[in-house]
Amino acid sequence: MSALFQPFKLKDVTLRNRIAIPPMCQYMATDGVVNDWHRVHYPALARGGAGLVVVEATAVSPEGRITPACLGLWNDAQADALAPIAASIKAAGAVPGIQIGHAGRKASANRPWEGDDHLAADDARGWETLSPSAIAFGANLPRVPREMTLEDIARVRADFVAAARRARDAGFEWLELHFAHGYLGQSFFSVYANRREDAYGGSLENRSRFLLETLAAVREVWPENLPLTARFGVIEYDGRDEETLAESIELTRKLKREGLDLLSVSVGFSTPEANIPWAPAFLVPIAGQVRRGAALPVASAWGIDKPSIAEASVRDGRLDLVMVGRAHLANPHWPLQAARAVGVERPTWVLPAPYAHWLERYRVE
Ligand code: FNR
Ligand code: 531
Repeated sequence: MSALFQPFKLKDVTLRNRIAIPPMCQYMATDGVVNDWHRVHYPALARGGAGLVVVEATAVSPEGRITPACLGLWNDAQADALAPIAASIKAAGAVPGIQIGHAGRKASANRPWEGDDHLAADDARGWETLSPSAIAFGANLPRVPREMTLEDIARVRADFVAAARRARDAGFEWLELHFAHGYLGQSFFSVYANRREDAYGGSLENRSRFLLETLAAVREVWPENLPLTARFGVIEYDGRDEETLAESIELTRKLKREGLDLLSVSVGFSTPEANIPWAPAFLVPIAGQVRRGAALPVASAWGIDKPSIAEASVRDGRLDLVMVGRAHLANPHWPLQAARAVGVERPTWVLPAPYAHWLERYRVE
């Protein structure tokens, strides 16, 4: 029996299998509102058979976007336009998820295929960026952010809560807080971005505060019976990995006490000096350590696109969910090929009945 194609129940939500499509920014929105591109993109992914589809990083405020073309959930019009996206993912048999976040000092940037760098200071489309401290990321993102006041911190926390409420009302059943990849949540935890000397900086406890307070506040509005998850960079590959991983597992335990249901394990990306050991599934062993250390279900990604590696990651108890991103952009039917590859006896059952029936009865090789 394949481990990858076992259902996964978390709170009152059941995924048809362990395959998740991670959030992948499309940078195709205007004023944060979905359009025909998103109405093509998301159903195409959902009909391929994955158990969970997580809609891309969606900003909790205008200045929380990475680029001017990112999605938002800071107003009701954006939420109303997202509702059909959640419904279409669900109609295709996948669980509709969404990631909400704030880009912090990586905000006000060009789209990746237009430079992947900060908008020029005199570019009218740009905006003042916020971060725990007035320290730029560096490299392609040299803009120095404004140090957040305590009022800024409280406002951004309230923005996360309002966005979570809108996601709930739009019909999403799985929420992921974006605390990874050098954006605002990661920045509060990171000694590279956070040099504060108040209650939000310095000790591990203080650097964890923003993440714990935000999770706790969102937990109060996100339905108890639906999964509340977070994506967090547990390692920076900066030469301090042992210490960072230990701190990250400690934080994960505290997040779990505040109501986190699953952690999507990722990389910190909070310093340009990182030396990432890029390789297929390189992060899976790290995710397994977090899963054991925090006794919490985990998902992870990064080049896990070989079915045999995806299968082993679940079977061997390192991942509960395998996130397969770019491979799905190239092949929305990745789950069907994976089912065939791992020997599922009726691979077409991963697809909705209108497809499965005819693919089985009149077998198409
Ligand atoms: C991403 N990634 C990403 N991660 C995240 O947490 N929120 C996001 O919105 C995005 N956006 C995004 C856009 C695009 C085009 C890519 C390629 C990636 C990271 C993504 O979720 C995933 O972790 C990586 O792509 C690694 O997994 P794969 O693609 O190797 O399976
Ligand atoms: C990080 C990434 C790095 C290298 C390869 C693929 C992905 N992502 C992070 C994304 C934006 C695009 C780059 C987000 O978390 C929003």
